[in-house]
Amino acid sequence: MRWSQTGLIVVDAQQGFTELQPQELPIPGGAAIVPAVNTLLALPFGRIDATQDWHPPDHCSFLGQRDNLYPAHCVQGTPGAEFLPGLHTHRFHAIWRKGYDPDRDAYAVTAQHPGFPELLRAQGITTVAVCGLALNICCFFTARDLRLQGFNVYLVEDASAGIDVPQAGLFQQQARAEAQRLGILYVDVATLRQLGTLA
Ligand code: VGL
Ligand code: ZN
Repeated sequence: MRWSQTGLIVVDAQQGFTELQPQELPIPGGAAIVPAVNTLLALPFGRIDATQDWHPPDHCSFLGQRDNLYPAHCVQGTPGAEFLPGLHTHRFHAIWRKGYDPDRDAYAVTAQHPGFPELLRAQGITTVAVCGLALNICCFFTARDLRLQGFNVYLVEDASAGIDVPQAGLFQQQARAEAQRLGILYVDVATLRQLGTLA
C-alpha cells in the first residue's frame, strides 16, 4: 500500500454521536476514538477527507418526523454537529457535509456527493481507509460504496465505534458480514501503518 495512493476518510467524528451530547445519538466509546483517529491523521495519506452529518432541525430521520428513527442529532450550527474536542481537524483536506436535504438521509458522502469516487480516482487514489462513527452505519455505507466503485477498502476498527439501531434495522454483526462478503478488510491502526511502511 502506497501512502500517495491511499486516502483517509474520517466519518462523522462529531459530538452528537458521543456521550458529550447524550440526548442525541451517543455511541458507546464514541468520544474515545479521538487519539486513534489522530494517530491516523499523522500518517502521510495522499488525501484526507472528513464527513459531517449536517441535518436541518426538521430532518426526515428525526423522531416525530416522517421516518421517526433517531433523536435529533447533528443539527446544523449546533454543538452536536461540531467535531470531537481534540480531534486534529487541521489535517482535513476537505470536509463533506451531508444529510442537509430535509427529505432524504445520506449516510455516506457518496449518497450526497456522487462525484466523490471520481474525484478520488482523478487524484490517483486506489485505496481508502475509513474510520469514525458509526462503524456499522455511516462508515459501513461509505466503505461499501467505495468498494463497489473498485477501491481497496480498509475499515479501521480501533479508530471507530459502532452501535445497533434495531428501529432502523442496522446491526453491527450484519454490517461486518456484508463488508467481509464485499472484500472490505477490517484492520487496526498499527496494522494499517505497517501496510504503508512495508510498501
Ligand atoms: C449516522 C445515523 C444517523 C452515522 C448518521 O453517522 O453513522 N447514523 N445519522
Ligand atoms: Zn444523521
